[in-house]
Amino acid sequence: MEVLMRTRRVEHTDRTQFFDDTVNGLQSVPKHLDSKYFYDAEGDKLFQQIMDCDEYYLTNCEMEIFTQQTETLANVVMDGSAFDLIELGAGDATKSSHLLRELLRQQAEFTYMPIDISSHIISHLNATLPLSLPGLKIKGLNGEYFHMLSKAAKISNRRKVVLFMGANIGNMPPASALHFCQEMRKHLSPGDMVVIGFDLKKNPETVLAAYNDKSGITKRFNLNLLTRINRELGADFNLNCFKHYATYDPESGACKSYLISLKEQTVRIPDGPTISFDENEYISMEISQKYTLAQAADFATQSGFEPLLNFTDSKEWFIDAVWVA
Ligand code: AVJ
Repeated sequence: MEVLMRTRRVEHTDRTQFFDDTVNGLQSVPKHLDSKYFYDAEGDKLFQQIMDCDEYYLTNCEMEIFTQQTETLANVVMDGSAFDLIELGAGDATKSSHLLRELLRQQAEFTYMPIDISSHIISHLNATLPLSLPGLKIKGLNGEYFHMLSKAAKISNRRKVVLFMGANIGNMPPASALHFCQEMRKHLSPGDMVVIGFDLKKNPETVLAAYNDKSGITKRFNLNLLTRINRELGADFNLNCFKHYATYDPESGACKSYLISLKEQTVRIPDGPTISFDENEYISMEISQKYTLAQAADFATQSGFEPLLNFTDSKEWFIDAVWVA
């Protein structure tokens, strides 16, 4: 009963947070929504489809690193002592499972601690990974990244290796991303490591195509957040009256996506405000920031880490950087 009540309270908080963030974002000038809300059940499916798109190179690049350089990667993180391998936003752990298998093969002494905001993902990983990776010690943690990093430090005092893959850091504007790295450093001790994925600056057309695929999956992914707002908050967005628009600025490295209002219109949110759109008014939806090698290394030093080495795919489009606290 206690457990049930706690669950319900958390869900209530989540819904209110979604409502507040949505209303605040849509009442701001310019309007914006938070890309962390893309990932409902349908959003998860669409993101899977994005990863299968020809144009979306990021997953293939990082997959190449995790499958072609697995042994070196394993040796770097093992570093001769027992450790906790903590993955922020583990998802289905497809890429990291290659590293896990290699660590098991080398009889490394470690516990895998995936952290995810989705309790569904954590219980799935807890149930399935030990079956596909016999001998794996796993302790999934469900909650906010930094709360769970503190919790992990209380559970065990072993050396920590934090995986933050998939260029998820790119979903924060650079200043917030740096702040995030600084916060992460505060939760770690000297000798701890971070393996962090950065998508690199490259041919602008290659970048833009990844966020503007021909088959329109990214467009659906973007519009799906309006569907989610309609379903969960009872709003009345008409999806036909908004258009997906992606841009890439090679100078700043910011790849951004927007939804553009195709006409003057109003959208009602029950128990909330009515939102008016001018024709061509935009909602800022997502940033996927691209970096240079130098910028990534600067992030390390500016947040109290030492950049140790970079794992790079053969096209040199993506890195998994290894930093030491
Ligand atoms: C999951 C944050 C790495 O920004 O490339 C993919 C999300 N958005 N296509 C990215 C995303 C549109 C993705 N990350």
